[in-house]
Amino acid sequence: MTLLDGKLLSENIKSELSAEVDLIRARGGKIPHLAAVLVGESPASQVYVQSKIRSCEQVGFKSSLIQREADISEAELLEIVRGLNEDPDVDGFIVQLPLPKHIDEERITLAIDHRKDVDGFHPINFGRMAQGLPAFLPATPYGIMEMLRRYNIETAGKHCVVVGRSNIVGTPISILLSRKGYPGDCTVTLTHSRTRDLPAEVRRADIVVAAIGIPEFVKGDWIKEGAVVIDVGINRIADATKKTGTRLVGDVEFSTVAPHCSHITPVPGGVGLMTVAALMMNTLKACNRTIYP
Ligand code: L34
Repeated sequence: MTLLDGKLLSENIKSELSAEVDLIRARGGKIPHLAAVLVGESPASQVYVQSKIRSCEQVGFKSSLIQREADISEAELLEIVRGLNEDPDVDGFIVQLPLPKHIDEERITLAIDHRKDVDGFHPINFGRMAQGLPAFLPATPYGIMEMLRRYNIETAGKHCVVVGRSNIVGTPISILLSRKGYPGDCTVTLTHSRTRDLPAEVRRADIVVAAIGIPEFVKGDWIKEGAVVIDVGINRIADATKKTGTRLVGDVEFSTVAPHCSHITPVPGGVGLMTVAALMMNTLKACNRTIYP
């Protein structure tokens, strides 16, 4: 069983990006600039956004953090988005989700200029991705693809079962893995809460992507021998033996699943770190105008 090491890969990606920045600097080009908007005090969102800002520092990108209280109005947030759309120094930006309930996430996403949408959440990027056109890929699916690529995991003709159909992970990763090319050319089954006999579906999988948001949902006896398991879940559960009183687990019950796998991602240290690395790659593409010349 091989651990798919998101920490190692994300560090590799960041050193590659850092080398790119050195080249840009040497030729007097524009340094990539990522802005992040963080609304409210969610400790998880704060950790994720801090990790994005710190990664920018590591690779030599410029970054801006725009923090607002949870009671900001939707109109005020739209005004911030408009400002970032128009700021010529900002190459790409994200609005960290989830947003407070009184703000319509879809309206915010639609307001982001798709050329600066380094999260790949705008329907223009989603639609272009689905048609195989150049697009900003959503960070988590992009990170997973990069992980499969960098570990040379065979995908052509494999049966991939995706658990969860969200707009930001399940649906886009099922599209990407079924596309032509590498990684891709999979036969994909997209499963969800209404799927009948989910364990039976997962047992057919050569590649499992678990993105349902339920702690330790996928069990060991659902896994075909030698399967590759990608665990997208980041769930904090109570654990009295830890000094924080909590512990991070994925959507996969690691202790029972890992013995059946050829490869598996750990949580933490797996897909989460690749999400951040993928955002950095998208920011460089935004700055270089790789997707939208
Ligand atoms: N707009 N909202 C927007 N873009 C995103 O790409 C995200 N996401 C998801 C939540 N909302 C978002 C993230 O950034 C999830 N996510 C994310 C980012 C980083 C990590 C996990 C999720 C991460 O760094 N995980 C670490 C553990 C961090 C911890 O201790 O909590 C890991 O090793 O998995």
